[in-house]
Amino acid sequence: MAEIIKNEPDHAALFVGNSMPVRDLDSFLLNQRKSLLTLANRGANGIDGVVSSALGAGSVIEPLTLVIGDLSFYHDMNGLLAAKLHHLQATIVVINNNGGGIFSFLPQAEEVDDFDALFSTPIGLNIEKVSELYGAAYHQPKSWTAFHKVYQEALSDDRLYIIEVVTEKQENVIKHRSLWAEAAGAARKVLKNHDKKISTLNVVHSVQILGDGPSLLLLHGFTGSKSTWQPFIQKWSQRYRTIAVDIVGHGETAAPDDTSFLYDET
Ligand SMILES: Cc1ncc(C[n+]2csc(CCOP(=O)(O)OP(=O)(O)O)c2C)c(N)n1
Repeated sequence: MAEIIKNEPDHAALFVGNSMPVRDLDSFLLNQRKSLLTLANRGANGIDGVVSSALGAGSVIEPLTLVIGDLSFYHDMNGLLAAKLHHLQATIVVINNNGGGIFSFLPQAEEVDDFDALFSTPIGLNIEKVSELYGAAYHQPKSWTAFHKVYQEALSDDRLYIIEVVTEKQENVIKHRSLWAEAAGAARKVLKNHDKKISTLNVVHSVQILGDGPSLLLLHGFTGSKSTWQPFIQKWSQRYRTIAVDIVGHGETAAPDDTSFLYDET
């Protein structure tokens, strides 16, 4: 996705299919600076109708690139006929990992016999022949340099281009997990740097303060701790001074010796 966006002119349309492309856009590309029109399609159930919806959008917005998995591409393959009959211009980047890559993130990937047949459903589609059938220009670049070259050509051409990028499901899982771990480690480091110990009412409270602006005091529930708030703190601290507290006997705040301790004394 990053390699595609690098080449996109401002105000181009990027149509993302389900399931990895839309997730990757959300997870890793919210910080990119280009002004792109991003589109997606839920269809009746997720992977249906993506090709047709993208081609429809491409008939009024140019240039348009659809990034789609091989299974969703196959599911609505006959939508390509519209491009042939009506000479529609669009670029379709098919991420071909031979089946549904999303399912390799599930625990079933390690535990279920016949996982491939039951979940990932490889189809071994010959995308070059599909392109030929519908009169599209076809390329399968073997490097990012080759990809950039053909992608530039596709963006300025008035034909339908199908660019096949071959990937591998397991490698995709490994790369995603390592990126998530890296991001989580960086976030943990930032949050840890803002940990404070505040003594009040004879108790040393563990408090985490992050951000600037009006104060937002975050109190956890009966069975929780301030870590309950971690998924939200990074975002909210862009607008508020978030103060997350471990109340006594929770998280990193020890229980007081005095069993008659009450917060409503404060
Ligand atoms: C009409 C329909 N059928 C089945 C599904 C279940 N489903 C969700 S994601 C997916 C796999 C999609 O595979 P692919 O398009 O290759 O994308 P990838 O997961 O590899 O990114 C399937 C079959 C669905 N969402 N919609």
